[in-house]
Amino acid sequence: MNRQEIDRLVKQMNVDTASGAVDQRVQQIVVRLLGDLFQAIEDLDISQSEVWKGLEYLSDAGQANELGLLAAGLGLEHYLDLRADEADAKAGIAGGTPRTIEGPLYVAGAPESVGFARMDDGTESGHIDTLIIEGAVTDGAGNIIPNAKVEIWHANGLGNYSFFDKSQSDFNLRRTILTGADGKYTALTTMPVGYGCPPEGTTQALLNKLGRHGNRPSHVHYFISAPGFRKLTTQLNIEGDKYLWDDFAFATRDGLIAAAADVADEAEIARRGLDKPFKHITFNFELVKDADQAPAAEVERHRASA
Ligand code: MBD
Ligand code: FE
Repeated sequence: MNRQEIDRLVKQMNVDTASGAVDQRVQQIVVRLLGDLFQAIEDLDISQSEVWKGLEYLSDAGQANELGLLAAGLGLEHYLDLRADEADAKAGIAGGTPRTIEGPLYVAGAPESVGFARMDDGTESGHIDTLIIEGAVTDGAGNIIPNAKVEIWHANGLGNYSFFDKSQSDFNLRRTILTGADGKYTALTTMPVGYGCPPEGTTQALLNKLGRHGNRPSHVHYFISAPGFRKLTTQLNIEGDKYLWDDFAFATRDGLIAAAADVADEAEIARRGLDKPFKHITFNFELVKDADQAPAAEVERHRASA
């Protein structure tokens, strides 16, 4: 069939058959996606067995709760970021810390504190480096923003996230820090190790077919929000990781790379209340003022909460 015949058929089956209220937006998207799918089946001569294989794959991925992981791994989530950047540029919005993908592992409801939080439960302190991350939240002119909400989440020394990894305590390595009167946040935590897709999972199975690995560099996720400013979804990615520019989820961006400095100075260790050398990252955020013409910065999606 040619495209005209395909489009006519799709319309006959899914538009002309409507006998109840139609959600125009859903109809528009479904008709377009079906047309594009039928066209791909035509162009690539996709067999019936291959079509069923694809549907079974999506069913398995859904049952494994890996569709969010798949969206990250296939670059769909990064593509949406690039589109959001374009929409911002078109609306004349510039500046601010770059956005990058949320990923599938956020959990709402983390403990809140002002200015400072210890994020780890201590179970890894003996064998994983301690990490202090600190920085300021400012506007585009460098004015500090007190009381900004800094939500932080990251993996443990095995690359795993609490909640999804039931061997970790509740909200381990997840905190919400409100910036203090000085506009700053400080997180005392442990060095994250880069996540790897479950080797026997559905996402890795597809990546294998594409000859791709499923690894991320060591990174820390953030949501930053403050009244009057656009919500920022981003990450810092730690310099020196072999996957820094080979991230299976394409989240590393210029402006989002942080160096973890080694601190061994005894006085500084003592000042921090620590008893061994630690890693230190300074990471500041610049928020962009909300504006009427600004595209929505808040993304609606199902998120776990505990
Ligand atoms: C992660 O930790 C992550 O950040 C993304 C985007 C995908 C899988 C695991
Ligand atoms: Fe992550």
